[in-house]
Amino acid sequence: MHHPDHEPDHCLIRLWFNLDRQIARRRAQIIGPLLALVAALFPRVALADIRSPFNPASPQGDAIANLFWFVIVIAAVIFVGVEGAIIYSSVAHRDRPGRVPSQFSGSRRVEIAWTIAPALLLVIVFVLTVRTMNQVSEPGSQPLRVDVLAHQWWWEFRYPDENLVTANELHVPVGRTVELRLESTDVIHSFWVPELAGKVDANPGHPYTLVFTAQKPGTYLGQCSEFCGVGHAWMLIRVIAQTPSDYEAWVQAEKRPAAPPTGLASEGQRIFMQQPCQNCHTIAGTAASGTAGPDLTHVGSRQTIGAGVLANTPANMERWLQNPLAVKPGALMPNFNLTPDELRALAAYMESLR
Ligand code: HEC
Ligand SMILES: [Cu+2]
Repeated sequence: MHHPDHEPDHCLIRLWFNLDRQIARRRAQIIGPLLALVAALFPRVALADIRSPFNPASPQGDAIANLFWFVIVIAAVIFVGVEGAIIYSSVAHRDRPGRVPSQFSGSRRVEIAWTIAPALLLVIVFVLTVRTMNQVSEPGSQPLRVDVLAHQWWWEFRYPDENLVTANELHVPVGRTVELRLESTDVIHSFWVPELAGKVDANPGHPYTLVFTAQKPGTYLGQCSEFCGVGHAWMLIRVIAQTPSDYEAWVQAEKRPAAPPTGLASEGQRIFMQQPCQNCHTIAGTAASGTAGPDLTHVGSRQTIGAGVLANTPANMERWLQNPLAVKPGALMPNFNLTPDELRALAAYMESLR
């Protein structure tokens, strides 16, 4: 649209390309420090710690990454094409004194082309997506079944065939397909370990399954990925993939109650049974059989406390027991105002549960 009173200097494009010195300097003053800030921040993010679906460690993860790359490459080509055309047209056909742009309206051929091409692309993406969805949900023969119960804000893992229960750290054998049956006891959560599998919701009363086959021993990190309340950010997942023999050894150890506590730890056990702890926690081989909190039968052998909020060390165990809410805001375990002596004994008992 050409307006007779058109004032060329108000044209944004012109402004951008004909920056006067002062504006250019001011822009440099803003962008320079911004770039410096970005450069200063990013190296601090340890790249090895970024868990991403682009670094798959299972056939299901491979299938998802392949689809992901395919879509991203197509999107990148379209992005560069469209942005390139916009920038080219803005520059090449910008308003210049004495030049009148060619006047035409519409082009049927172009309209048809850019309706059909995206539709075809979408059909291709749809077909590949359906294929990938089938690939990643194929449990194969004899999968290892684990029932996952999501709680605000921790994970319960039940192995029905082994008859064992644990929390927050999912042990699996490499090479065997694992079939998770995800459910929630309260609100909607979502189970996501990006290197191993896609993201599947854990709903109350409506189980979904998620399948993956870890290829290499290692610890794969994940977290709840559906906002579920105050503690959501600290609802982490560790999948510990082990060789079949290491896994079998873990299963055997996990099936037995921990060795009876001695010394300070047995004092801790006495306190545990006096305090309300057993209303919420189960410890196999003792009277404690509560289910509101994680099973503590082998809590001493877990890598972390509170679904990943603290490393599992005696000092951190005391910190947790002293006031869980100070460590993990919102945690559904109260502060029992324990004395330092009680804390030390209880922590010793917890750490003895291996
Ligand atoms: C009202 C129920 C309740 C009571 C009583 C309770 N807890 Fe807990 N406990 C929980 C819940 C819920 C969690 C999980 C918190 C989270 O990670 O968000 C938890 C977590 C823990 C953990 C960390 C477990 C893990 O796998 O990371 C330990 C250890 C623990 N409790 C010990 C105790 C001890 C010792 C007592 C008694 C002094 C006690 N709890 C009393 C509910 C309770
Ligand atoms: Cu969540």
